[in-house]
Amino acid sequence: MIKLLVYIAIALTVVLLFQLMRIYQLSSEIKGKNIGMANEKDNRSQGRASLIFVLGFFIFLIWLIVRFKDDMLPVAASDVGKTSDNLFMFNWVIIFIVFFITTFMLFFFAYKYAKTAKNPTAYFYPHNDKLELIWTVVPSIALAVIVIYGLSLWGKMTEKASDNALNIQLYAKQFDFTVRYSGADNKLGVTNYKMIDDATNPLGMDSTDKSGWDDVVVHGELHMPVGREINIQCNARDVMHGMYFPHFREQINCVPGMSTYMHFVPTITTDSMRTIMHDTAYDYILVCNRVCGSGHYNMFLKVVVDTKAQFEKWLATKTPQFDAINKRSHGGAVTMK
Ligand SMILES: [Cu+2]
Repeated sequence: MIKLLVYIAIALTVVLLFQLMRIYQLSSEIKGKNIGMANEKDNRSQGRASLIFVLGFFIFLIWLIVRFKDDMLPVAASDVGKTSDNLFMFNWVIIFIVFFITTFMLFFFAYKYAKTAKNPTAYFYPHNDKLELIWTVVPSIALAVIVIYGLSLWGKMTEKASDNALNIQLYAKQFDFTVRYSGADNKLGVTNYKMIDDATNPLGMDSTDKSGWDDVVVHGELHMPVGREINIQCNARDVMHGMYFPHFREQINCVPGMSTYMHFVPTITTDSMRTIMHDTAYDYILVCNRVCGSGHYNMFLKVVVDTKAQFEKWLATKTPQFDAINKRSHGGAVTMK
């Protein structure tokens, strides 16, 4: 109710201001002043106002950057992430230089070249070949550098992973991610969607393929060793999902019916990142960034980057998927979580 009254008060104030302006205009017309034309005093004050506005705007902008600098993502925690950040920064530097110069000139000229009695007409300057050439060639070179830089990074991100990369599958479905490690043979076993069984075989692994026998399925978290190339195969069960690692600056779509891949080398362990962030509970995260349904907002996975030894120790506590199923069907203890 109070809110409504405030809105009404604001609306009435705006109407009042318009009415006051109208009264001022009418009384000036009666007094014989020509208020439709700006005089020299108006030009000067508008010019000064332009200058004050642009300087105030710059101060505000710089304040925003300083104020929210620490709320941005921390330092990139992967090899490609660093290159990606450099490219991003390179773009920002160019944008800021051009933005500050052109925006300042736009407002400064309104102040500097305001119409006065001494300077009544604008200088007519229709064409300059040299200037045209400069402002065509310089941005072209800058854009070419950005595009080539970007394409080389994209190539590095999407090219085939090296043979000794650790193969992991991320399986996306509404609304979670399941991880599959390829085991000792570093080969992911074949899957078939017809074999999917939520209780025993959530990824539809085909037991006739031997390379899948040592595959380990993990729910709830993704562990990776630091310093080793990770090759992630992404699959989706139902609709399109996104596989976005903000800390590694990596993202790819997970599309039903096909496999997509990404590879990178994690460079900072979770422990080191916690030290960097001065936060003992800081965690990397994997999030779905394609709106995939009602539970999309909650589709994420905790990511842990371990040392090599930590990772091996952790993985050793997990039981391969088929062993777990066999134990279950033979009435044995199920160790897999
Ligand atoms: Cu999703």
